[in-house]
Amino acid sequence: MRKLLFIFFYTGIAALAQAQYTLIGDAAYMKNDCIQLTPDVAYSEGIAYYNTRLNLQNFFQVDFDIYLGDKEEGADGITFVIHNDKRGFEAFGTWGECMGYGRWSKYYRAGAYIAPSIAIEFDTYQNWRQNDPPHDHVAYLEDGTNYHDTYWHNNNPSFNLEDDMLHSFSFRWEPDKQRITVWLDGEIVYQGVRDLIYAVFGGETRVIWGFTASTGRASNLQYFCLRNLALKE
Ligand SMILES: [Ca+2]
Ligand SMILES: [Ca+2]
Repeated sequence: MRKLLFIFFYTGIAALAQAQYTLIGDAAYMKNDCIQLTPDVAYSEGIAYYNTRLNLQNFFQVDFDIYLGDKEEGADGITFVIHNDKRGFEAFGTWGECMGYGRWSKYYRAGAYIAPSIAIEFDTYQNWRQNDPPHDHVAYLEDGTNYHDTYWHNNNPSFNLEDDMLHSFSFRWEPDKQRITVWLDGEIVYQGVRDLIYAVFGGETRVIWGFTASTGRASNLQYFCLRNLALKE
């Protein structure tokens, strides 16, 4: 992924909202104030990081719309990531099934992956190595691997996110309860208690957040649009 070596800092003054992200790879600003992660092109990867670090000691909620494409047989999906990778705003993971976040195998720390980290994946393509079910799904991830034991798909074997629709996504962190809650289209699709500051980030409170996505042999246009941010920096 040679193009991932180029990091584009957008510093335009005309669109202040757009200036808040660092874009990597195929990520690009769109006309509708959304940010493309991947075009509908094979072997693409894009990442967008919010330019200001998040403080995990504070309440944090973000509300976005995400778009995962219009081809049911497309790939691969989007992740929402929070990390403290030593590469900082240049951190990226592997393409294809790793969605720009993870690595090919959870057992081998080889190739590019973002860690330490947590992520929420919106996965649109089944991959055996990552323990994916045959349908689209949402899963909680950690430590730069896309492998997951559990997932959410609304108990619907034909659950499909590649329906040419925007899907509302919310992520909430409640530091007093150490609780993560994730909504998709108004439904809670993940909730868990985790000591992010100490168990995941080794005591670090200021971490980077954003979105990653990639494609493989199959592809889809994938992007996100901000609806609301509630955070103290
Ligand atoms: Ca997958
Ligand atoms: Ca699908």
